Amino acid sequence: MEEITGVIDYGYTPYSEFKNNVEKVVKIKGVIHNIREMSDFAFILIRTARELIQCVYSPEFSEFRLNENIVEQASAKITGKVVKSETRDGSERYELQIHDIEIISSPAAIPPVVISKKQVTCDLSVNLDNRPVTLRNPKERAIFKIQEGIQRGFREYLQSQNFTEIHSPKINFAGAEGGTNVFKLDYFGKTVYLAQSPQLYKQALVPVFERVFEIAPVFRAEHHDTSRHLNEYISMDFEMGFIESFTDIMNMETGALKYIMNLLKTEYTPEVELLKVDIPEITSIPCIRFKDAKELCVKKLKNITDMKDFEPEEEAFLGKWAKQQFNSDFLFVTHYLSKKRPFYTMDDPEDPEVTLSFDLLFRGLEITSGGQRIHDYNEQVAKMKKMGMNPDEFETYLMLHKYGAPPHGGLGLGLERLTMHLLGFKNVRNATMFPRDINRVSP
Ligand code: AMO
Repeated sequence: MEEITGVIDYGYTPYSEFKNNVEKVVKIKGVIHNIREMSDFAFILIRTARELIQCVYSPEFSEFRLNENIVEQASAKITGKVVKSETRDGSERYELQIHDIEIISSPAAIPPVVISKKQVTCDLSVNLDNRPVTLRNPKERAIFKIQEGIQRGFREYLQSQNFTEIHSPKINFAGAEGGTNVFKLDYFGKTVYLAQSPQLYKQALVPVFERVFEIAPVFRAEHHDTSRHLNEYISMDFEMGFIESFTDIMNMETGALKYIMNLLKTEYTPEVELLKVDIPEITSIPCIRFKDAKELCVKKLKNITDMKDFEPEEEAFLGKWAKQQFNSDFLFVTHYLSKKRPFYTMDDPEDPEVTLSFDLLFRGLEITSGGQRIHDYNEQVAKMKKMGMNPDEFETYLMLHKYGAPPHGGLGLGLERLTMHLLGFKNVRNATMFPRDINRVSP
């Protein structure tokens, strides 16, 4: 009887091992990314999970002849000899002199967009229409490898700080963030809502695990087509109990961001170099109160009408101001107006007009909202009533407060927004694998 051992090893040599196999014959697998035929030889670039390996075909050492099956996007197994190649910058590079190639899967058609050049140059909408193909381009792919690094860093850092990873339901009895941007769903005749955030559940789990985090999709019915809003995005959330001040949350986020940036530098070097990522140096992050930030904006910018929140231009201005004043790519803005923050936010006991809340701006874009929550039952019920909400509709949420909760707070960090500004994109869709917006639900 055949037995399954949990081991898969077909004897392929990863590119990282080429340096230990110079002049030896090895076996690799991958997709033919690009073929460049010269007069008497050819370069065949093989795309593996993370690299492009340069392979050389020549009748001198190749035991086959180029033919109509050897085409871009075909999957292949290749044997060949590893040789050290010359590079202009003197860095170590290795290539493979192909002895033999076995095509194991052939494409049925030529890709609709050129993906074998250095970058995909078509319009963003064409790029997004053809995402399963355009993501194969190494630069497009690198965006999402970096994004993986951000999530991995967030997870690893919070795990090191004793947070428990959770998954909250995405089909819910109420919208957590209020407003009109909630998707309604017919649920066997009842109206339910797609989760705008894991807010109500992450709070419920504070008395259970003390510290929790979640990385998951959330849904916002954004009615406008903007360059920074998606209808589905990945929210990186955490919630922590026994805080002594809402600045504990800002400290935890600063620690996480330092860890993430360092992880990208050390373990995502190929992608960081390919995309020329300008990784921010973080020692500490400056903080400014909303009121003071607003005053700065009013002094420097014209036509500011909304005194309760920031327009994108104001955030961009504050981003530049933080860079000039503190040489910081990040800025915490604190004490937002009570009127503008959700019902669960704690008001500042010293000035109930404002809240113990914050946003984090990164290079002039809001990437995080967070703050301290109300933990007292009567206080939460009173605030709900003041905001015109019916506490009876939130009975299960209010179990948290009714049956005792420690002082706590947390935050939500938009993964695509962080990726977007880290990589210098103007549109959040560039940093979204398969974006969902008002005009797009496919692919
Ligand atoms: P908020 O609604 O401010 O707060 O969202 C937190 C962060 O999520 C990102 N974000 C978005 N990204 C892309 N498209 C959107 N439509 C979109 N909307 C928001 C932003 C934003 O800063 N429950 C609170 C967080 C908390 O207090 O814990 C919340 O969801 O980066």
